[in-house]
Formats: sequence, structure tokens, C-alpha cells
Amino acid sequence: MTTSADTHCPYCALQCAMTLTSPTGQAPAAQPGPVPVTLTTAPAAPLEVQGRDFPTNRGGLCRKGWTSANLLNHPGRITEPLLKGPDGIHRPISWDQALDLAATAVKDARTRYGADAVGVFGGGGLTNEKAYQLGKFARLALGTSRIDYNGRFCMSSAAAAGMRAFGVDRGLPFPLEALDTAGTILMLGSNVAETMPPFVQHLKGARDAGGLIVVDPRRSATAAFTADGGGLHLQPLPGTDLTLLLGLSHVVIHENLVDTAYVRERTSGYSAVARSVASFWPERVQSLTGVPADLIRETARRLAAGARKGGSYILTGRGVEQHVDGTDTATAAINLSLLLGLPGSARSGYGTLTGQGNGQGGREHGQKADQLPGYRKITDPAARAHVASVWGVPEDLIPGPGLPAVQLLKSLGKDDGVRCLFVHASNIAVASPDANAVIEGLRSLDFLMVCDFFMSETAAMADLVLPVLQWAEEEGTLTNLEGRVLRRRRALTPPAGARSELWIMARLAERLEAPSTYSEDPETVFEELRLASAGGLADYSGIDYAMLDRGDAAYWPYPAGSTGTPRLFSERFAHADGKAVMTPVLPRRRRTPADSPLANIADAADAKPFTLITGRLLEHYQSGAQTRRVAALLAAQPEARMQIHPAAAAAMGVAEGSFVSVANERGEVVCRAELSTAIRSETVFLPFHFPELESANRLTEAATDPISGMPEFKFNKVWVRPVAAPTAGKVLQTMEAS
Ligand SMILES: Nc1nc2c(c(=O)[nH]1)N[C@H]1C(S)=C(S)[C@@H](COP(=O)(O)OP(=O)(O)OC[C@H]3O[C@@H](n4cnc5c(=O)[nH]c(N)nc54)[C@H](O)[C@@H]3O)O[C@H]1N2
Ligand SMILES: Nc1nc2c(c(=O)[nH]1)N[C@H]1C(S)=C(S)[C@@H](COP(=O)(O)OP(=O)(O)OC[C@H]3O[C@@H](n4cnc5c(=O)[nH]c(N)nc54)[C@H](O)[C@@H]3O)O[C@H]1N2
Ligand code: SF4
Ligand SMILES: [Mo]
Repeated sequence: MTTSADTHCPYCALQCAMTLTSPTGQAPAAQPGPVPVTLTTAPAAPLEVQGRDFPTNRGGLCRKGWTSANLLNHPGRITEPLLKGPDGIHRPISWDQALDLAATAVKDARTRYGADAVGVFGGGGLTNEKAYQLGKFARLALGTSRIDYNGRFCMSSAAAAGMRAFGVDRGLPFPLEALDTAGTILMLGSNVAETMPPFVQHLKGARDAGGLIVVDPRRSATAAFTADGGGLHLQPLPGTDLTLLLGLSHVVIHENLVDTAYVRERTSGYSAVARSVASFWPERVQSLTGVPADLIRETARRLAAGARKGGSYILTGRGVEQHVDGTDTATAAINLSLLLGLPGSARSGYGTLTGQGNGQGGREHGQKADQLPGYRKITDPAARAHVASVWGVPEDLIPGPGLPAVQLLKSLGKDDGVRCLFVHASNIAVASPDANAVIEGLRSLDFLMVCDFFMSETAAMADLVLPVLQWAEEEGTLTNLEGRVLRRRRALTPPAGARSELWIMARLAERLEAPSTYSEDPETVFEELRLASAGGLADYSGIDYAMLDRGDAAYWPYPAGSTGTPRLFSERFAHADGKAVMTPVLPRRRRTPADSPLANIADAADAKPFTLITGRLLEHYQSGAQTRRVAALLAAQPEARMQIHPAAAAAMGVAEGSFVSVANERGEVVCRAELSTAIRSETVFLPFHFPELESANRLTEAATDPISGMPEFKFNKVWVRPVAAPTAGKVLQTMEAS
């Protein structure tokens, strides 16, 4: 008998709906409740994956989604707690031993250095239940303020800009389907054709109407998609989007395209913004960004025309946000959208595309350094009192704000820094900026514990690795890029030695004699999350498992007794006066090649300076810890390749497929060159999915946006030169693929 469970993809924030089926009928069963299962060790996936009709994906899945079940019974799966010996080799120990060791490490660090010597690094892939519990566990059971997560690398600038302008941060304040009928869509620094392929369906209408406009220094797959319909591709110098956006606002104001009634009634701050863009006329912006003045004017006009007919949307992705001025750039995009009257209008809007599976929910319920559940501020006395009452603890037991991710990582092993670190759902040795320095920090810790189901590059460095459950093996909820809460269902009994993170936190809390309670049952934790979030910005109090199981559309805020909020801002914004705030922003000086000496490269006479941008390939997810273990995906993209324009390559004698060194004062990458006219000639591109010699983050700088703490992933100076093939270090990512 065949059994099946309706669930959602384990990877990105589109959260495509899928049905998992056991072809044999022996293994999985629909939830609720565990069902006996013998895990097959055969290389075939234990479950069949089928796309399921749902508004975001309409039955479609990308290659990562199709192959996601291959990892469930992967031979490289960790199924026992592993302790690293003095010889550097990990060996199995019992769960009791492992938990005792972790608890002892926490107590030691606390006694020697104080509670803030214990740190937690979380992830946007955790379910709402796990993310919520991790925030509570850190503050109450570990007693530390030092918790932050990889969303700091992902959504922090867009979130900060949204809070500043609208008073609330929900990536898309409207259902994704709203894009279908839009006349004009301006996408800045987002390559959904590779990062969320089924999303492209929602761009077709605008594309066919000639209204899709993509801003990217590369002719990405998404930029190429504009061509058929007569859309536009604006190809600025990396890091100049803020200037470009000021130019667009300049045109909107000077060509009288402003929605004056909307600006008057629904916004504040117009005059200062109008003054700030006055000197950004299109010809000047052309000289600063490389985007032709005519295209700047045309873009502004199409946005205004779309707003009058069909609808106009402005969307941002990591390309414009992962910069030291990312918050200001997102703010400039919001200002432009407010001048045109888009946010809150019935057919138009502004949004940012959340990336990780639970990137949205994961940034709402307390794994951020400055946050309590329900998107509350940890410094707000009323928020502290509310959450303390739900947790049943005195308010002063909740620590104050901790350190944002980059600062937390910089503090590893330092005086007053973190000495004992717990990592849940992030591969920081590969995904963090200035990865060489992070690896040094990880090495200098007294104790590193990593929860994962694979030996990621970070887990490989850990003293203790705890095996956890994969998506199809546990219950929970996620909140997708639309702010819609979804059920993830168990379809498979996990391997005997693996444990849920809720169970791990519960057992550790006992050993640490922590105040309050730590349930290992996801639904019980969700019920507590509902109470803790009640009255906050991200209010989930009206949502329960039963309605999600029915497939009800649950968009937050969803206070008890309401029916949720598919569209935000139709009446008012979340600031006290109900208005959106326009904040004037201006470009700051960026680094130049001269700022980046080549001290560490011995024979660099033949090296040429370039701007490095980094990003994603369709086949790999993030640090690649998961997708490098899927044979089909690894075969399609086995290694990092540096994209470079053929003219720039020819000037250095670099041929297609030949090796290059990409270096700066922080480190060096050696990989093959991929010649492509899709990239600007002063810019090179590296994916960040690969470790070791191919790790792009050996080159990125841990400089951060002053408001959000977002690091500079997409604008770094590097020197490129041809080199001979490397002799070692290129084999790591090919191990263990199944
Ligand atoms: N295949 C795949 N899909 C994913 C992920 C993955 O790792 N792999 N990760 C998920 C996550 S967590 C996220 S956050 C999203 C990210 O999704 P995206 O934001 O679409 O991904 P990126 O490739 O990081 O960046 C998008 C584009 O920004 C461009 N870019 C770089 N620098 C600049 C610049 O200065 N200005 C402008 N305008 N553009 C620039 C790059 O050329 C790139 O094409 O994807 C999600 N989906
Ligand atoms: N140069 C450069 N660097 C970047 C970016 C970029 O564009 N350029 N993008 C940044 C962005 S947007 C992001 S989101 C980050 C992401 O980068 P990471 O934080 O490294 O994300 P993942 O590779 O998804 O790592 C997740 C790890 O947790 C494991 N895992 C998955 N689910 C769970 C779970 O439920 N529990 C536990 N305990 N483990 C789990 C996986 O096996 C994997 O080892 O990278 C950032 N780094
Ligand atoms: S687009 Fe995202 S959610 Fe959909 S199948 Fe691909 S990785 Fe999964
Ligand atoms: Mo992300």
C-alpha cells in the first residue's frame, strides 16, 4: 500500500508544495504520529517527490526540490553523537555522554568567563518551533545574550529598511500571486530564475507586457528572461544601486510622476527626500553607475505607467542588500515605491524576497540578538514583561541584547568573547564573510558543538557533533516569503540514533537546571509561541496546527479571533501615526583597488584588479553542505568557476576552463575560469557554495552595514591572475555524493 504526506520543500523560502510518497508502502506514512519504518540503505531515495499545486509554485519544483529526498537515507548521514579525539578523529559516543559533555562545557565556560562566554548561532532553516525554542533556550537555559543567526547574512538590511519605513518587516506584504497581473515589475539584485525557478511563472505577465526590468551587473538568467517581452536589463557597476535608485526618484519627481495625494496622505518625510535626490540627474547617475540615462528615464516612466494601469511592483534581492550600505539601498528602493504610491495599493507594492526556507519565521521569534518572540524588541520593557510572563520567569532573568552575527564570530575565542559555541543550522566555516578568520576563531574555541545531519565543514571542526532530524522526519511550521505560515509534516521515521533539536534542548535544559519548560513536542512549542507572539508585530496567536493541516491560508499578523492579513498596509502602515516614513539616504565612498594591497601574493606582477561579486547557482544551496552530497546536482556543478568577461580574460591570457588565482589581503581562491559576455568587464563573479580553495568567502570582507550588521558579500576588491592547476585541495566537495 502506497502512503503519502503533503508537505513543502526543505530548501528555499518559496516553500514549494510537494507530496512525499513511499513507493513501496513499507516506509513512510502520512502524519499524524510516528509509523514504524525500516530505512532502506539503497541509493534510491526512500520517498518519491512530486510537485503539488500551491499558489507559489503551482505544481512546479526546481532541481533541488526534485532531488531533496535523496539526502534522507544518504550514506554520509550522521546517526550517532560524535566526539572529536585528541587525534582529530570523530568517534561515536552515547547520547548521555554527549549531553553531559555539552552541559559541562557550558558550566565550565560560565564559571571561568561568565554566561556571555557561551554563544549560539542559529539558522533560517529551522522551523518556527525550533527557532523560538533556541532563543528561549539561549536566554534562560544558557543564560547568555550571545545568540544570533545566519539571517543576519541574508535578510537583515531589507528587514531594517522595512522596519524604518513601514514599522514592520514582512518580506512580501502581499500574496505572490498579486504579481501575476502587474504591468511593471522592477527587480533589483535578484536572480529568481536560478534561486527560485517556479517564481518565474509570476513574472510572465509583466514580461509579456514588456514591463519586466531587471537590475544586475550580470545578464543573469532572470535578466535574460526580460529580453523576449521587450523588458529592460540595467547593468550597473556593482555597489552603485543606491545611486541608481536616487536617479530613478529624481526622474519621478522632475517628470511629475509622483502620486501626490498618496504621498501627502500616507507618508512623511517627502521634502527631505526630494531635496536629497535633487542632484542625481540621469546623466550624472549614468557617469556613476554605468547605466545609460535614457534607460533610467525609461524605467521611471514604465513604473509610473504601470502604477496607473495593471499595477507596479518593486522587488529587491540580496544583490542590492548584501552591502555595507544595504539598508540605505533598500530604503532608497522603498522611497521610490512610496513616491509612486505603490505600498498598500490594491494592485501595486514593494517587497523583498526572503531566501531561506524559514527565513521569514526565523527572524521573528527570538533567535536574533536584539529580539524576543513576536518580533518584539528585547530592550522594550513591555515586551520583556509579556515574554517573561509567558515563560513564567522574572523579567530580569532575560538578558539584554547580544552581538550581531559578524561581531559574534569576530569575538570567538577572544577575551570577553564567546568560548563555547553551539551551532544549529548554519555552515559558518563556508558561509561567513572573511571565512579564514572565522575558521581561526572556531579553532580557538574551548568547545564547539554543531547540530547537523551531515559532516559540514563547520561540523568537521566541532568537538561534539549531534545528529538531528531532516525535514521529512519531523513536524513543524515554517513561514514562507509571503508571511504565510505552513505545515511541514513528518513522512518518515528518522534513523534510530538521530534526535530532534527540541529533544536536545529539553535534555540540556534539564542538565543545566534551567527555569521554565522546554517541550520536545512541536505542537506544544507552537502553542507557547502563539502566546509569546500575541500582541507583537508578528502575531501568530490565531494560528493553530489544525487549520494549517486543512490548508487554510494563514498570513500574519493573525491575532486570535481574526482571519489573518494576506495584504498589509491597505489602510495604514505600522508606525504610530499610520504613515510610511521616507528617510533621505546618500551614497558613501566605496573601496577602490588601491585600498586593497596585495601583501600576501608573492609574484603578483601579472595580477589585474577586479570587483568581485558573489551569489548562487541553480543546483547548489548555500554553503553546499546538502546539495554537494546529491550526485545529480554535484555532477551538474562539480566545482566553483569564476565568471569573467572574455575581453578581460584575453588581456590576461586566461582561457575558458583554465585556472585563475583570485586573491586579496584576506585570502586566495583557485578555480577554473568561465568566460561569459554576461558579466561586466571590470567585474568577476564567484558562487559561494564550495569550500576550501574554492571558498568565495575567503575573499569577502567582514565589514558591516552600520544599521543592520549585514556583511559586504557583494562588493570586494580582488586581484586575478592565471595560474597552473592546483595540486591539492580540490577533492573535498566530491566526497560522499549519493
Ligand atoms: N539555487 C539556490 N537558490 C537559493 C539559494 C541558494 O543558495 N541556491 N539560497 C536561498 C537564499 S537563502 C537566498 S537569500 C536567496 C537569494 O536569492 P538572490 O538574491 O536571487 O541570489 P544571489 O545569487 O545571491 O544574488 C542575486 C543577483 O545579485 C546580483 N548582484 C551582485 N552584486 C550586485 C550589485 O551590486 N547590484 C545588483 N543590482 N545586483 C548584484 C548577482 O549577479 C546575482 O545575479 O536564494 C534562495 N534560493
Ligand atoms: N559570499 C557569499 N556568502 C554568503 C551569501 C552570498 O550571497 N555570498 N549569502 C548568505 C546568505 S543569504 C545566507 S542565508 C547564508 C547561508 O549559509 P549557511 O548558514 O551556511 O546555510 P546552509 O548552507 O543552508 O547551512 C545549513 C547547515 O545546517 C544544516 N541544517 C539544515 N537544516 C537543519 C536543521 O533543521 N537543524 C540543524 N541543526 N541543521 C540543519 C545543513 O545540513 C547545513 O550544514 O550564506 C550567506 N553567505
Ligand atoms: S524553488 Fe526553492 S522551495 Fe521550490 S523546489 Fe526549488 S529549492 Fe525548493
Ligand atoms: Mo539567504
